[in-house]
Amino acid sequence: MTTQFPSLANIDQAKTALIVVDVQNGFITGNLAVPNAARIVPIINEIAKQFDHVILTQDYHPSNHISFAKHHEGKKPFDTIVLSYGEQVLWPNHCEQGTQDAEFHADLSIPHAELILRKGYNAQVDSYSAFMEADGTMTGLDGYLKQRGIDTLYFVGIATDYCVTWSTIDAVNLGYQCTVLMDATAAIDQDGSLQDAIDDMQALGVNLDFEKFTVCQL
Ligand code: VGL
Ligand code: ZN
Repeated sequence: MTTQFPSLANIDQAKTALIVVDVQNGFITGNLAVPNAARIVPIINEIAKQFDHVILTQDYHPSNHISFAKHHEGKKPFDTIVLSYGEQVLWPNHCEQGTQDAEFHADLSIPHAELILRKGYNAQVDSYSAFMEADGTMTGLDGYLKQRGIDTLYFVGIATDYCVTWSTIDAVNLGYQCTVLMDATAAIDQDGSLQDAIDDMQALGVNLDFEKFTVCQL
């Protein structure tokens, strides 16, 4: 049976897509596990049933990726460095191409998802955003959505304060109407990063929906 979420009942399906950000092992049980991320997987499965168009993003790094702390002498995860494109947070190795850590979580079930957008595959540049690498290179997602007449986006996934926020900020700047379903996201929340992200999104006109989603699990 489909759980109905009344707030999602009247969306214009033809013009709307759900973007499911980085629901991968690495961010749930793996190398960069985010607190409470496992609880959002069944919620996302139910939410996705209410959208005709669903797109999945996948953080997908080569093993020599510049965001991995171990490649920087004397640095540890969560330190920051300055690169040609700006400040870069350093991370534990995560979501390496071809590993279990990079795979979608086994409980994620969205058979009708129509596009999987990989990002972060350039060894020299990080890409939190689904739309744009950190140096401004476009990923092609904007072209895909605009060619298909989609102008309204809902976001769920991980991490609220990194890939979700960066994606929504680019999306708003590219002209999309954006809503984050906050209860279907999970945050890293280091040093106030979640509150900063919320402030940034609200300042730009991203709609933050804080309703609680309850799903029956059989
Ligand atoms: C992410 C840190 C590094 C994310 C990706 O999905 O939010 N965070 N790479
Ligand atoms: Zn990453």
